[in-house]
Amino acid sequence: MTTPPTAPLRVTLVNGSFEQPAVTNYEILPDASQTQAPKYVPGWRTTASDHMIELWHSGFNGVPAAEGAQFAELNANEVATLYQDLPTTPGSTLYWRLYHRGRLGQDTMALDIGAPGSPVEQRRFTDGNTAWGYYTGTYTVPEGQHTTRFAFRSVSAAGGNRGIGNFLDGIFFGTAPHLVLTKTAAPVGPLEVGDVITYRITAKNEGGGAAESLVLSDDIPEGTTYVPGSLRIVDGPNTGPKTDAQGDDQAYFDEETNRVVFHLGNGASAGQGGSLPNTETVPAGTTVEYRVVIDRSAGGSQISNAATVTYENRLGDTPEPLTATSNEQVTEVLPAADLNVTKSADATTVAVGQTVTYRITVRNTGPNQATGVVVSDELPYGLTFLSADSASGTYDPATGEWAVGDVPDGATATLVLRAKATEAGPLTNSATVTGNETEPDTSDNTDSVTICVEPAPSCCTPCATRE
Ligand SMILES: [Ca+2]
Ligand SMILES: [Ca+2]
Ligand SMILES: [Ca+2]
Repeated sequence: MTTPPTAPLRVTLVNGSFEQPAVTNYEILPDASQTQAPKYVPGWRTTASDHMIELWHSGFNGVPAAEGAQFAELNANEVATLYQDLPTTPGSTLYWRLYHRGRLGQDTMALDIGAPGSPVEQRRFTDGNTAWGYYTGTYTVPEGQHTTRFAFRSVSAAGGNRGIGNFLDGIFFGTAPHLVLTKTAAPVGPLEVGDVITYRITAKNEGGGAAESLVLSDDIPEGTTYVPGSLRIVDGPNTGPKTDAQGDDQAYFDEETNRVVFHLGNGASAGQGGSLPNTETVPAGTTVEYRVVIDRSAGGSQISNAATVTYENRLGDTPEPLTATSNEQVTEVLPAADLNVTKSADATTVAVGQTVTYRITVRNTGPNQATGVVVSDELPYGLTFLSADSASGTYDPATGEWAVGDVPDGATATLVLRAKATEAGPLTNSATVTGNETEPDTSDNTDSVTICVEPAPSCCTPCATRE
């Protein structure tokens, strides 16, 4: 595995939707500085002297949350600023979005962003009490600013009491999504032709905002064939096996382009990708799996490929399309040589005392050179060895082994073997070839031939010298 590309320093608000801690109706709770309190609001701090923050449960006094089940009222007991200080990288772009609503009528608040000592007003929001206003914007971190304050300041509220009003919810302030893909192969090579490789690809969002419309695709590596029915989401939303068909679940195998496609994240469907939160929310990200079988053509080579993901950053006004590529996963494949042997006899009917001539041919159909090739061809009872001729290697009549040696890809080697028939009857003789390399197809590694040995003529030339 290679080192994933560097992600910009993650920036995200904590508890941006005010979902923690859970409250009934409404509660005024200590802010995040009061960690000794049994119950406090994580993430947020207030400039109020009493350090108190007010959270409402959706529906209290007839006010629904804009997002989730809870929201905040800007001022609890006194006029104050609600803020978070975040570590930031100078020069990076931060996106913000928020929901704002009045309580008794038109309420106004300001958004201040900047160095903690001198945040700068970015915008003012005025909303009535019948609907949530929704706002988005960006902020570029200035040179030298390593901590940035993100603050809401109450400006005015209907009814004249600034301690009442300015509801807030669904706040995001942070960096764009940034996906990092890693691909692994199991088992680790070197492997043989015909072995199955299981690929796993993990997508993690190391950015701030959620990665939207997440679609992962992976070309089936050259030299391999997709194993049907092997698509699976191993971890993350929509975990489980997926069919090869398109349109029925979150993944498919595209035969035309020879690749696998996964729609990932929350809300992913057969038609589109979903949303992957950053690794603070989903530490393990999401992982998919599929399998391939190593083709014969890959013998003696390397199988390598990388997966790709496309997604969108939807924090800005218009969706920004983004892509990420995984590390190149390389698997070594041992050399393979498909050997076959054919055996024939010049004549299939002979008489006792006559010579039988066998021709044995070994062929290497590749993809790699065969080494240590041996053909085992032991003469059966009823045949006596006479001679063996070959341009490649030698035949040992004692063991019945023809040591052929190396046979290049596409080459053949032939042995002519002569024996004398000594017994009448059918005689079957076979030859079997083996080599050092992976043999992808053993079905053609043995061939046999049967000959008929007839009795010698009983009264030919009784007085002649016997041959
Ligand atoms: Ca909320
Ligand atoms: Ca499917
Ligand atoms: Ca073979």
